[in-house]
Amino acid sequence: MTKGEDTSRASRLVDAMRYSLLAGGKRVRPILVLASYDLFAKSGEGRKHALAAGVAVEMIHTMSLIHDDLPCMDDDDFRRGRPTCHKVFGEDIAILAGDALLARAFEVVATSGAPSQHAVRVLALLGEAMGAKGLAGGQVADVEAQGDATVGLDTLRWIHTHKTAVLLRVSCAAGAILAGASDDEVEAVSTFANRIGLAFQIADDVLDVTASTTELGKTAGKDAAVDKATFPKLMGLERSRAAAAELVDEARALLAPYGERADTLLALADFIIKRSN
Ligand code: GRG
Repeated sequence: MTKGEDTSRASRLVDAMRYSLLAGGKRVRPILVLASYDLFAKSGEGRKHALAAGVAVEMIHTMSLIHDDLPCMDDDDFRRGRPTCHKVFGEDIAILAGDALLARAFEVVATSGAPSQHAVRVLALLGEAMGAKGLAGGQVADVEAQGDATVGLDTLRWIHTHKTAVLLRVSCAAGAILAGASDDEVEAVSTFANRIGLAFQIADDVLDVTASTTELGKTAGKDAAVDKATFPKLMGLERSRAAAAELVDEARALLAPYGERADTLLALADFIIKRSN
């Protein structure tokens, strides 16, 4: 979209995009982009590029929530403390709002002014993380696992890694790339993010059982209602909590070489398993 271009004929679409994107949410992924940038940056010169990447990741995350909530997927009425996008705008507009947010995310990174060799790497990672090797693939496996009594921990880890951890991994990788980090550094922070990403989804599974709809801002108890494969279903609540804590411990160890400079990322890792929504 050219700057200042008239979108009045698509105002319902823009309203739906804004409705979901600006509904709140914890903003964990953009904060990870910035914290990872701050860990590796020699100066704050490129921070605005990291901010743009954070906005893009949040747009993609929001898009995935809109599509996840559709009647043909999880069929949810409530998200981020308000009625879901399709409940307010209809399914047609909700699908298109998700599509348009996804497209806009790529546009935001491409036009952020980041050095092109960095922007291209981030765009490639985002593309890979959205497709069959990432979110879309993980979602398919998740949908197919519903009601399947044979799903075990290996499959569940695969689903969680692809459906959820992937976006946390891209967030950390993007921040590092935009800070000019070395390949080894990008790899280290990506592995860290994979661990906390898996822990994030385990915590999400636990909260679905233990928290209320008001606390969560989305329908609680939904996983059991649709017989979804989750960590609490396969190993119980206590062992699920322990598994998440173990992953965060592993993640912390990966950043030990960076000392206090990694404090923000470590605080985020703790938040991920201690959060109440
Ligand atoms: C990206 C092409 C493309 C397709 C999307 C629908 C879909 C395919 C994937 C669903 C992915 C999904 C919704 C995973 C769940 C991840 C998760 C734990 C979401 C909750 O994240 P929070 O707690 O939410 O950060 P807030 O609202 O705080 O941002």
